[in-house]
Amino acid sequence: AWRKYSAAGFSNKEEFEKELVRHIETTLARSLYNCDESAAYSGTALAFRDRLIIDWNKTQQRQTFNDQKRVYYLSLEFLMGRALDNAMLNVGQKEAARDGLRDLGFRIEDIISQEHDAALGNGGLGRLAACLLDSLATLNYPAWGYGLRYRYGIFKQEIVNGYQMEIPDYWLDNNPWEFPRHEITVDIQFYGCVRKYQDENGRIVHSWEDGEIVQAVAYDVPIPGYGTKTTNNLRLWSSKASSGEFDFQKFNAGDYESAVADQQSAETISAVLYPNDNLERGKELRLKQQYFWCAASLYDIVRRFKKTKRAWSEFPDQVAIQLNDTHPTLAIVELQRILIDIEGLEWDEAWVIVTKTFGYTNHTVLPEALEKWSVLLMQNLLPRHLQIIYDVNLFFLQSVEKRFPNDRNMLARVSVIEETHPKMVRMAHLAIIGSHKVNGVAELHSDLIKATIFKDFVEIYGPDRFTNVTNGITPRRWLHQANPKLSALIAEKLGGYEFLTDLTLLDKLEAFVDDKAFREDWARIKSANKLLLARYIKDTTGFDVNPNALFDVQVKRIHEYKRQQLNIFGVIHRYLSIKAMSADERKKVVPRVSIFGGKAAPGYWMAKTVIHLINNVASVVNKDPEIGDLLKVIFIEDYNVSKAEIICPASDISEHISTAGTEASGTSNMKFVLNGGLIIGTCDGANIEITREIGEQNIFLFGTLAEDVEDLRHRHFYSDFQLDAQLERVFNAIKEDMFGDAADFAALTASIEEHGDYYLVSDDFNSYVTTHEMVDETFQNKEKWLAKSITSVARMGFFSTDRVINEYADSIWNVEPLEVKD
Ligand code: 26W
Repeated sequence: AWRKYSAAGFSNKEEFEKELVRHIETTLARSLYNCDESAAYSGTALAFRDRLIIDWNKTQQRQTFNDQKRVYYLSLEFLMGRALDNAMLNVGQKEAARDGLRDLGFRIEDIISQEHDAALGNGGLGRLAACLLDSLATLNYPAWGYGLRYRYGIFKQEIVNGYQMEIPDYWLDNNPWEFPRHEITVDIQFYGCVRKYQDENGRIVHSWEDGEIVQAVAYDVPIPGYGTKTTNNLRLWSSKASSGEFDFQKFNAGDYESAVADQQSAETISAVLYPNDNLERGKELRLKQQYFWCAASLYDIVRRFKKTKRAWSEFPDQVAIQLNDTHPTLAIVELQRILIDIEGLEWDEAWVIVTKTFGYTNHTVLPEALEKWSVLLMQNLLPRHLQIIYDVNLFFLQSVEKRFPNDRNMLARVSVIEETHPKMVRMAHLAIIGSHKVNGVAELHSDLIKATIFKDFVEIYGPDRFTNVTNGITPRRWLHQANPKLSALIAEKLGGYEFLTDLTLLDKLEAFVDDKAFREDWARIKSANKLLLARYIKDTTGFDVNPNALFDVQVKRIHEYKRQQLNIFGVIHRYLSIKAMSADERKKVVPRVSIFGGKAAPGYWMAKTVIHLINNVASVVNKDPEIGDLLKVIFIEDYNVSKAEIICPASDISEHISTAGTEASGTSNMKFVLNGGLIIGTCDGANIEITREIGEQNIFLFGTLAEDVEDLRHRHFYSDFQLDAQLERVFNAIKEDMFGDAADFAALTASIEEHGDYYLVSDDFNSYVTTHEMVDETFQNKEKWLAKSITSVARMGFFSTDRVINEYADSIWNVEPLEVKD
């Protein structure tokens, strides 16, 4: 029904072709006779871009005119992946494009894969931001994303001799999806000093003076909703040397080199995405990035508000700002600064506005990921902000002291300033104090933050400031786009594609679990998707994998807490077991392909060691003639969003095996189940809610529970550590150089045997191996497996980011949707 809205631009093959040819011949100045795939991609993208611009302008006009509350999602990461396929599906003209491209001699899939991923993120947090934007637009919420326009996204990973190498990801050439807004610039100040004086009315004024100015330039990216005209805006800031007198003076004085150097240093701010996931390193440039982006975004938001000529007290009725983790916490301080230093509000009046405006989402409990900035660094870079932070802290601690008199330990624990040497600013504390709502991203995670890192704050503010919003994924990209065959089969059974915007409709599929023809179709689609992945593996690694084998996948950032080491040790155990079998016993083995993918942070040595081990095991196992099809180990290079779109539909089982209590939510678990894969996992993050929704008979759970983790860690240190016997056999094989020089892996085995096994690999090894035996057994019963697969998909309705956005809108933002009409 929504197709009637696609009036502008083209609505059939002929009209699309006309637009495509026009762009190829004029915009690109290419002749149709030497049009290659790259030109066909650009022409197609430009044709769809025109469509988006029309809707985008309408959306912005309507939102400005209607003048209601807007949401601003501040995130240092937006892991968008490719835009063309998404644009075609969201405006509903993919078939016109497919036919038109075919007329010119192209396969649409080849054209789509010309596009470079927009990889402005590390992993889960950045991809969540991208899924939320898709849902915000689809549900017609007036919403903007604000981020940084990194010149280099997450590095490209190459595996050389089993080692990870990092290659810079320069992605901006010929990017048709961004619009430079050279007229929208903001001057951002750094360093300098604060002058305090009394103005003519006797008011104390703080003036931040001198220092350096860097310019922020806006680049806008249209975010189309699915089946709606709403096309929201993602505004990314790029840094540029300020074109103020300062530079010209240098140029005029003949100091050309130094002027160019200044320009270089300004442009460094938005040059590169920090590639750490869940590890805070305290680098000054990262703090500069954070302030640069927060200040530019707030200037923009405040400017938009001021045009409405409302009283400041109405700011929170017009503006909701969501902080994606603590990375944008300086926005809280910046808004307070604008209100008191520039707009002249009283402190208390301003602070009420600030706290009503902000919400803070926490994405991790790992202590090494909690952001802290040295007070000295902050004082040097942002002198006025540090003063405001001290004042915020003073008033906060005074109020705590009143409620909990003489509890000095409490004051020390909750203070924004950690009194260590050097002193540190605790960003999470600042984020909690400056927000009206704090949320975790899965039930267990939200409970854990209330019971551990934020316990004191629950006592101080009461439980109402803390809430849970369980993560989700957008079914448009992760089902319809990634798995068109499954999406079409579901649509056929359900009588249309409404489930893509109301995922709970999937529950109607349960009625067909026993339908024989449907089951066959379901199985055939999984096989076809596995075949596509097998072909991809062949093309990229040279290895042949048996498409009938059980595909066992673990793709995510490499991190000790996610326990890829547990997986590869399990693979080695399997290999050793097969080697020890008789020929008859081997006949009963369920053939398996163990597929890994993921990047390690460049400085994370242990994670790189795990990648090295996986690759070495692969090269031994894959060419062992005794093993043949029974076991293959594959490491997929440079895992990213577009590769996830190939991998997720092709898994039989995927692994979500973090040490209980460490994975805040996980979202790939949802992607795999939604695509008909089963999962093996620990009782951690959203695995728990997935289990509740799909039923515990449909998931393979194993391992220590979160509540038992602390005791076990303690025991590892204070009583004798006993390495699991089967794991010992695995370690012995490694130590006998079976997978290359044992010395390369000594630190990895030692972290378990000698240094306390913090992630409980040995404790969980036995139940992990036993559970995999159950996986094999279940997989042999094709009908049982299929029933689990279908039932699980039918029960995944809860995990759409549409539900997530509605929860944020109701319980945190208090915003209403606004439909965009012709
Ligand atoms: C400062 C270094 C740094 C960088 C990134 C610290 C922390 C992060 C992110 C918060 C890490 C992250 O991506 N967290 C993931 O967020 C997902 C979305 O909520 C969750 O599904 C994952 O469980 C969580 O690890």
